[in-house]
Amino acid sequence: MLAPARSSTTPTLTILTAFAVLAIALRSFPVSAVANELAPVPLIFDTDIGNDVDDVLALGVIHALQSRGECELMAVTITKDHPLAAAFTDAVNTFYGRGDVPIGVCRSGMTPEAGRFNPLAQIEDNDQLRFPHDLMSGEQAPDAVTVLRQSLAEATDHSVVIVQVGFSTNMASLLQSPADDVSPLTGVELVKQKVRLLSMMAGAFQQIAGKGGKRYDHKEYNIIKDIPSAQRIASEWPTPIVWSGFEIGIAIPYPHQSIEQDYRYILHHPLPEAYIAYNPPPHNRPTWDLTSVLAAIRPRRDYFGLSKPGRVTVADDGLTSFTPDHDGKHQYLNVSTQQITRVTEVLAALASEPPHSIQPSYGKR
Ligand SMILES: [Ca+2]
Ligand SMILES: [Ca+2]
Repeated sequence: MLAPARSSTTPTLTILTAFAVLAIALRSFPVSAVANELAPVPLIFDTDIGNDVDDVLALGVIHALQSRGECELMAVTITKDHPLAAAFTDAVNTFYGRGDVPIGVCRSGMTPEAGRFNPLAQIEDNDQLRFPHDLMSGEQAPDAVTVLRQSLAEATDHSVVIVQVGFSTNMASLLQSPADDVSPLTGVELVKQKVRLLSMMAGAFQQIAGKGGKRYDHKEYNIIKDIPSAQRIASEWPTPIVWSGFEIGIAIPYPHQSIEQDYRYILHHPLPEAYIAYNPPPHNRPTWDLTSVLAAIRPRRDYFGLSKPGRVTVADDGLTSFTPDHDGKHQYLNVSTQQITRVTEVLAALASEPPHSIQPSYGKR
């Protein structure tokens, strides 16, 4: 649309004056810091998608945050060793308009069953895939370590955030990877140079109330499925780690009303269909994996508290413990009653946000 002709010069002068004031104001701010704050976070999502549905909701939250210009999903790497885990991931990414996000798999033999909702990748309506995608099997996908090394090699130094919400298998393999054609750096050197933060759902940093209310030391699933790899991450990962313990997701159940009501903008949506296939409403699934995404991408919104710095250790039986240490690189999340209310609402709103057909340019450099 053409601007209407101006009747006098006064509005133009007013606008020029406003620009001059803005220019002076901007010069007094550290502009590079503002740009960094607004730049989308380069994100790698490492998941055992298929073993529980919180991974799927977490991936939905990532896509909503990317549509808002807050992160950019560089790759998804998978620690569940079933070929439909990668196919289902590609189906979800394609649903959100991002079917080209690289997907890497691990051939570990870990949790080899299909899972309750990964077969959604194969469901057809009238001879058409319900959730179209082109990666039909993890057998066609590259190795997770290769995908991780490629993504990191291309990234800006100290920029990448990794959200790990399954086993530590892929990240431990990355640490052990030698220099290769992708990068002259070893895995440890690559992580040290490129990664800013590892946000992981793993361990437990409080006793958990069992049946009958008796509290016990919880050996958390993501740890016990691959204890040697978790021990390697706890002792050798060279960047800060924020741990979302078992107790955090338990404290913030995903409201089943959201599954029933918030996704009705499209006939078939992979998130509620996965949720129903896993454990149908009125079940409120804990938000374990979603909390690791939110803490990583929106760290300054007071959604969670953080422990003092320290060091997490993983015992041979899979129990995690935390030792305070001024120089420690580890912190774990805690959450207050008031924060639980806020996080529940924001996670339901982000997970159910309709896919955006237009990519915002906001915040991009
Ligand atoms: Ca694809
Ligand atoms: Ca998971």
